[in-house]
Amino acid sequence: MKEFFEGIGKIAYEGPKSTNPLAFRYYNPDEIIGGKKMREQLKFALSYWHTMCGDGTDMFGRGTFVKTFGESEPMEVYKAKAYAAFELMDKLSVDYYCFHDRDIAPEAETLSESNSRLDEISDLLSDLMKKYDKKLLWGTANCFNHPRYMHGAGTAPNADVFAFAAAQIKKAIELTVKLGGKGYVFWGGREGYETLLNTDMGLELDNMARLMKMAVEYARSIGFDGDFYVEPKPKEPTKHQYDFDSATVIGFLRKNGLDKDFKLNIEANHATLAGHTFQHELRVARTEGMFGSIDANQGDMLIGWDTDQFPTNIYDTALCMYEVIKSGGFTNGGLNFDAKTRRGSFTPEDIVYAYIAGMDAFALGLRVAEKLIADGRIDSFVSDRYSSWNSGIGADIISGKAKMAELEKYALEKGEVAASCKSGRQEYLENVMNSIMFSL
Ligand code: XLS
Ligand code: CA
Ligand code: CA
Repeated sequence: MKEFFEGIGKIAYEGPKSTNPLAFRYYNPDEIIGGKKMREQLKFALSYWHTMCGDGTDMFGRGTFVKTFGESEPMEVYKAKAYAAFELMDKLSVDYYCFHDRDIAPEAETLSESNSRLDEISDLLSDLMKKYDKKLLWGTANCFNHPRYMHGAGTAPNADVFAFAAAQIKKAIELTVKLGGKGYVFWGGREGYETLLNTDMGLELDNMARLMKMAVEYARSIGFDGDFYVEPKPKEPTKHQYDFDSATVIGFLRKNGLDKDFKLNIEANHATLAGHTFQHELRVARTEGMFGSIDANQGDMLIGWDTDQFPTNIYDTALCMYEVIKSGGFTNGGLNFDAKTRRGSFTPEDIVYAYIAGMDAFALGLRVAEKLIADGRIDSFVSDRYSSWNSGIGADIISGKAKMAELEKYALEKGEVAASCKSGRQEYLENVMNSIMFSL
């Protein structure tokens, strides 16, 4: 069989001292960390769009990376992408993948021809999944690339466009079920606005909810028992995306009675675009019982774009894995590398180096997070900081026994309470974090 990533064997774990660029230093798939194998704790997934399709095109220049995998006929190119994807997952020990409908098969002139292309390629994917023992993490529909979606899909001002998007999503859900995926993502590609001067925001948001309800109803009717996800993002491509951040999305889902079927798929770079840390977005989701899955990547501090870089910042990966562990770990979700190599990193080896970097960064993050929790200093500091809620007036507030009048009486009797305040010890805690990170 043709080899696409030539000269690259299976990437092995060689430990932190290894200088072999084609080895893992921290990711040891079958090692038990925190009671589970690393591969089960991390559930790494390959993003089909960036890895198999993205060619480095940006708004200033054409592609630099040829991703036709030696073929020229459109369907042959997409079959070659499938073979190359599974070869790569096998070599990297990545157990899952994620796709949009249009990543796996090229869109044709008609919807019905596009659908039969999807049937053909999904048969091939199904065979390859069995051969390589790989799973689909989630599927989705690309309802943002084609010109018909210039004003949005579920929030389009035109009902025909809404209907077309629904048809595309129906098929993408069928493919997800066919391939055993346990997740289905709604990322609001162009579900937002450029100016309120031409926008009926109320109708657009209600229509988005209508589309999601129809999707849930249909998916459940054909046996989908996984989770739906909304992936928050504040802007890009539209100036304002409706699914702005975790808090906004949770409010929308609850208002529309969708919170039982949906969770959040949180992307690091989208968090930073919203002016939040990655950990903030994860913490909001965890606190609200809505944590689902992760799109792992990072942005650039100096570029305000969705740069989708492979994640290498260990503070971020450690605090992310801390939130994942505190959420009880992944169930249906996982860690999808929604990341691409830089435009100047255009060779097949660059893809392998990039995944190794991202996987090692998260493996190290997992190791640090487990140490943070086992060390206990940070968790016990936090519980001590809130200890006044465990008894006395704090417990009475929580139980509902103390109301405004009782609290006034308490405050009058107590007098000034500034002396009850304790230091937040931020710098001490940051140093605890450093000492744990660098004692590995
Ligand atoms: C784009 C999004 C997209 C979703 C899936 O910014 O990250 O790739 O993850 O549609
Ligand atoms: Ca994403
Ligand atoms: Ca992104």
